[in-house]
Amino acid sequence: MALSRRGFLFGAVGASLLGGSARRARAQEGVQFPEELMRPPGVDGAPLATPPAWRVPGAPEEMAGRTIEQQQLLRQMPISEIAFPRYEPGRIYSPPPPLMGAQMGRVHTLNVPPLGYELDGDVKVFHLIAQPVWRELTDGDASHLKLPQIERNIVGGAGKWITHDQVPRYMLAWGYNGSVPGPTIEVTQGDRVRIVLKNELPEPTSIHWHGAEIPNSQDGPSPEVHPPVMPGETHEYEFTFYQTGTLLYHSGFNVVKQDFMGLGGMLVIHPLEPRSTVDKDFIILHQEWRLRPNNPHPDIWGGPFNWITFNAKVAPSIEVMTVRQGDRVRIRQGNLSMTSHPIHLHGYTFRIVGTTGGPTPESAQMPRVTVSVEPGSTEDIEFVAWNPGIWRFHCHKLHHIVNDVTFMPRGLMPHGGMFTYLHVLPREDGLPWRHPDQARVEALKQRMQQEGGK
Ligand SMILES: [Cu+2]
Repeated sequence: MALSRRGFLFGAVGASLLGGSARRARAQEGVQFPEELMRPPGVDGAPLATPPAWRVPGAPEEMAGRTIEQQQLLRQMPISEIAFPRYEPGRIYSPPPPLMGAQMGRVHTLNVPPLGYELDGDVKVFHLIAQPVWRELTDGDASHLKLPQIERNIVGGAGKWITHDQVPRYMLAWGYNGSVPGPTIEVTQGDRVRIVLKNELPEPTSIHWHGAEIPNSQDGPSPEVHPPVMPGETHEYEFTFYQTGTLLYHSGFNVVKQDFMGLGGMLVIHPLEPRSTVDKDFIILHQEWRLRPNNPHPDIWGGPFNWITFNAKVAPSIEVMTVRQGDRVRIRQGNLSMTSHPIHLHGYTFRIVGTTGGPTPESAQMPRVTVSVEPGSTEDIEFVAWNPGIWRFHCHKLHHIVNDVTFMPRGLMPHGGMFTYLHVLPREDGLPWRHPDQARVEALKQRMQQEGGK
């Protein structure tokens, strides 16, 4: 009797737990990608499938009426049953680690939540979980962006019809902690750092700390310096940073595939004795993707790259950099793509104040309006936001601000690429526009006219 009652109780508890997971599964079932869209489109002459109304965490209907912070948190909800390169039904991926989303540093990575750390004695402990990640390249309903159908010869077949509703809005990439690119790791010179990598990918991986002056054993290339981290396994990197600068991190195993799948991020080491303090410190990572119509998986075998992104987002969905007039602004950019990106800012002259190699000597900080960020490099620019307004900030390889140029007539693609704005809020309304050199130039001109008149 007692046994059967206990059995009954356990049964009841079990049933309620099951009920909870069933509810959770139902809540997440929209995450699974439809089977028919897993096939390459148009290859067998079949009509291209019409994308269903995809629903993933962070979908527009969930975003309505929420603040940017709430939206960012929602986008980081755990996502189950994601599979690449094949379905792995029932596989559950870890939710973001503790303190993911907690702003513990000073930099702001556009469209990417920050990463906090725990202290183990003096060691700052960061957690990175490598896992498949759904990324919404463009926010919101893109149906109004439909263009008239355009006949193009694609994937070697006869003429196919491609429209904007067949351009993937979501990408199934690889990232860290539910984010692609991975969150920015932010430390201070002299910090002892431990980074715990958990591999939830279907293949081995490792992380290379790009630009880091650390012991070889911690550098990440696998299998040369340490065995790759197998699926389900965890690996710890630990080192002390004595240098400063804006660094990168990316996969150190099966690098071509894993970097093209999105496994990368940025790493900032603040100096103990800063040369300048800034009011706003932004982070942007350049990446490139090959995406085919109706297929959310980045194509790592084909070329050319047809989606070019800031922090795995494209215009008009890239966060605007909003500052106040008079703010000192730093923008740090890194490039994990396969080509250089000359990034241009309207309305301003800036200086390149640092690279992956650390601070640039002041005597070498030439005034510039465009900064070329080379593959495997970072460039930090700084300026004082004296000029109010809405200023374009974009790649000046102009085909990089219109994505999918392979399939779309140039200039008509509304899903722009590397393009956002610097929005400088005026200190006061109605102030007359004034150039910082205006008074000096006018006085000089007047004096020269007077001298000339003598
Ligand atoms: Cu570019």
